[in-house]
Amino acid sequence: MFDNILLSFGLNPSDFTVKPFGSGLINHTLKVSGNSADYILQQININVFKHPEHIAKNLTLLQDYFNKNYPDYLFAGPLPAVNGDFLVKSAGGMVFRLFPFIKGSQTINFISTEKEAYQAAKQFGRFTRLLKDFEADKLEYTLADFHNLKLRFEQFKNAAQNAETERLDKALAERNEVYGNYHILQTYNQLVTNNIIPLRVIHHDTKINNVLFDEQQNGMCVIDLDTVMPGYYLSDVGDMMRTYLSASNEEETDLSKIQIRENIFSAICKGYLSEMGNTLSDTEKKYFIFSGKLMIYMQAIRFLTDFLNNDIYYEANYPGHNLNRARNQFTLLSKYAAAEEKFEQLIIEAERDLSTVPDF
Ligand code: ADP
Ligand code: GN1
Ligand code: MG
Repeated sequence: MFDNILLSFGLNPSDFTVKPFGSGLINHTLKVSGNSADYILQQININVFKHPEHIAKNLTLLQDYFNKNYPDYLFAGPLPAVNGDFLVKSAGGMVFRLFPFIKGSQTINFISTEKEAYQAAKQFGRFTRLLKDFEADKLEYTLADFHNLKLRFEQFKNAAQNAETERLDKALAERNEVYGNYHILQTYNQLVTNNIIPLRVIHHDTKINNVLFDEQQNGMCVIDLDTVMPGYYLSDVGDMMRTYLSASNEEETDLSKIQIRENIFSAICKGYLSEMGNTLSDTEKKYFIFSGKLMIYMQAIRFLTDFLNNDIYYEANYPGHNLNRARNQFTLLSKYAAAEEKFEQLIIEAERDLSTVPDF
């Protein structure tokens, strides 16, 4: 089935086996295994990424920048096809790209140790730090308004207006949660309207399975670079809070299992600030804790909106899947908000430790 695609990349299909790989919700990822080398073949979801050529352009710009300024940085960019393009179209109109499978790497889906959280946060922080002098506005917006909370709220309102009565009823409690947490949108609006914090080169999807680790749990590099574009650092730190703090992830339906791990919070702070601590302005730092509320709230709204829209965006494996995910995120949000005071204290300690304790 993938023979022609492999040939386009100069690979002989009979030398390789191709199998589904990973657990992403958007693209379709395959591992291409051979005796001499392994690759990652990815079919880009063109319903989501309407201009895959924008992704390819961004990655070329970044690759060039790293080659020139930080040649030792492990940038997980795609490989060119035989014709020199980074994207290959199948006869059916599907769009593919190929990456080298980074040797000795592995991904995890849950954080179980402080070291993993620290290392992941460090990798995302390093990425943005190394690109701090790259002109962010040279990058295409691969997903316009991706983390624009104001727009996400409008999309939720539209979905609620057009939803089937049954879905609306089922989601009553969660719809109320959206309004109950409206203050998060107000703070966000204030930040954006007054240009209080700068745009930087941001990854925008800092889930733990977007970091490659070596066998000693050291971070090797960040992957899944489709959403790298100008944005606020709040997106990256906030999504780490969203996805690392609880031992169970957004799929968990036993809500009692959603618990904040304070030691992981400290590890995220230390890992990210060990790279970005001297780059972030004091104003940016003031919103460090807010970032978690912003991203958890946004994701809750996105899952809920998709439920109201009859599950057109996120893969739903059973009826009510996206509503359960939204419910999960609202629970996480309330636990996060309850821990805020403690977080304030932990940040101070983390910053103090950073100046005295050596790296992991
Ligand atoms: P998605 O957008 O679907 O999340 P990713 O780019 O994150 O796709 O890839 C899915 C999984 O494939 C990752 O979580 C990781 O396990 C693996 N992967 C992707 N790129 C590489 C790579 N270059 N080397 C090794 N593993 C990779
Ligand atoms: C999607 O592709 P994946 O699974 O890493 C989504 C993220 C969400 C995440 C929720 C392009 O990420 O924004 O936070 O699902 N990516 C896109 O699991 O919408
Ligand atoms: Mg991914």
